[in-house]
Amino acid sequence: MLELFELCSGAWSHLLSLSIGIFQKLSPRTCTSPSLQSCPDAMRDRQELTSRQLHLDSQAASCDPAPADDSKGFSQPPKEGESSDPARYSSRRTASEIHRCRKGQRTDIKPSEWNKFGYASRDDEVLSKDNIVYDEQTVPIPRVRRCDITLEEFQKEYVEKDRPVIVEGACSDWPAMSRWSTEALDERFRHVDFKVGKTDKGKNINLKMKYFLDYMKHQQDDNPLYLFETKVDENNTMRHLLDDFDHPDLFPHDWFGLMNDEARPPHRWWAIGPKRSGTTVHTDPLGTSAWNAVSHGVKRWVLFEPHVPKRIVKGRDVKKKGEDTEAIMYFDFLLPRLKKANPEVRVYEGLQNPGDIIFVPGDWWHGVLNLEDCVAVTANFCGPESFDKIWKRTRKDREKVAHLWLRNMKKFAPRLYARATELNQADGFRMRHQRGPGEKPDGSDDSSSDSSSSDSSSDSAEDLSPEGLSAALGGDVVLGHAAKKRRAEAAEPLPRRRRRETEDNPSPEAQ
Ligand SMILES: O=C(O)CCC(=O)C(=O)O
Ligand SMILES: [Fe+2]
Repeated sequence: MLELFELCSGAWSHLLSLSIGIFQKLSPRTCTSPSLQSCPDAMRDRQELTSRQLHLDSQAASCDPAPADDSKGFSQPPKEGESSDPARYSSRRTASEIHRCRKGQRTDIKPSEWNKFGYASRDDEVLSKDNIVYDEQTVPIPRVRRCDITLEEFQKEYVEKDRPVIVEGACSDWPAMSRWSTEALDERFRHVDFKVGKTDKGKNINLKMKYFLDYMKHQQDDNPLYLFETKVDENNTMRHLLDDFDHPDLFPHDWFGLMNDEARPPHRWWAIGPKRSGTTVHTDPLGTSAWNAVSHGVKRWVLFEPHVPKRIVKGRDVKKKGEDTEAIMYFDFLLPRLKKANPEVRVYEGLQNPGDIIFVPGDWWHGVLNLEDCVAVTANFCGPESFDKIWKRTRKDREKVAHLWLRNMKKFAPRLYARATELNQADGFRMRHQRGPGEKPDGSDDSSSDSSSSDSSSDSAEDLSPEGLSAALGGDVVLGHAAKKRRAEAAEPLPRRRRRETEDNPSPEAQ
């Protein structure tokens, strides 16, 4: 068997310096819908964190909707007994498109109730940047200017210590800073469908950029629709977004990147969050860390250390009957209350401005409120410092993913494979290929394992794309002959390579 990676020296600490780049714009990796279908946990995580499945108590207090400027623009025709959407959209079609999206997104409230708490009339108060008051309990998320820190210092001070940080100016030179203005996005992606939600049955709700931007400009919703698109690589037009940003050099490692595109759970999102939208407090899947880069708008973040109990960070003990828990309500009244009720809990807060990148270490609780209309890109990754933890989590919760990941480790990164199998041995954990039929994984609850697991997967280690492999190579990896060959292939212009690949692997029709 050909080994593509030959690592320099033996010690595990050297292995920790292996750089496997996360997705890169230079090597866009395909993320197909089957992969999404096969990642129910990740989809559920995403759904949960965007808190779109929340059920409102029917007795929820209702406020008057914000006053509408009815002098111009189009709105939704009111139905009997319902108030109309107070927003006045520029395009006649926007109202009905938004109605469709709201209806699919939330079945617990009517589309006309999306503004029932009247938060839009309190923007100045609730979205004020001065709302964070630092004291003994509420401390600032550490901040550092990109120009004031080296990559080594960053690694040592933050990544290795699992400390969150906002790195000011870390993406201020990205083309995204100008190319992701609403005007530019309207021009570039006007007719392209983006994902703005999911139905109860798990079906994507898509909306054309032109309607979303019209909505964003005029909406008065308490918790507006949030555009969260993960399939950027798949659409020929959307792919141009990949030219607008770089993978941040602050995070050179991503060992999840070893996985084939089809096997890897969704890990990168391009997002537009209108003001008042946000993400309720959550941790990211499988203990992965995240970076989030903002090109436009301001995000308010709250973070809690991993050991703080879920009940507390979610504000479950301070929520009153009938209250909603969307991000805006969380920041408005749940967070102040939970701070008061738990004075011993340290709360980290901070503002992320355009050009800033935040690092959220794995297992840190975090929530976001978009104080302005925000455009951002975010990704989850597995760095060396958290490999052990993420491997253990993955093998337990996502059996099939773990199986495919381990298989690629064996083939492309033998020392990583050795580490994973060493961990398995130490814990007496047997992977599914090591178990008898019907046998449960040791020490784990079978119900939490990946229900889509199947031993007859058609996914093969050969599927790891040359582009992905090339992107994964860091400076301190010594390549074997085969890897060099494969890297050279990856460097070829795409059309030529495609042609050759097609010649090598003729489709059934061509045979
Ligand atoms: O920007 C946001 O709304 C938060 C995103 C986030 O935490 C996530 O994607 O996991
Ligand atoms: Fe997150």
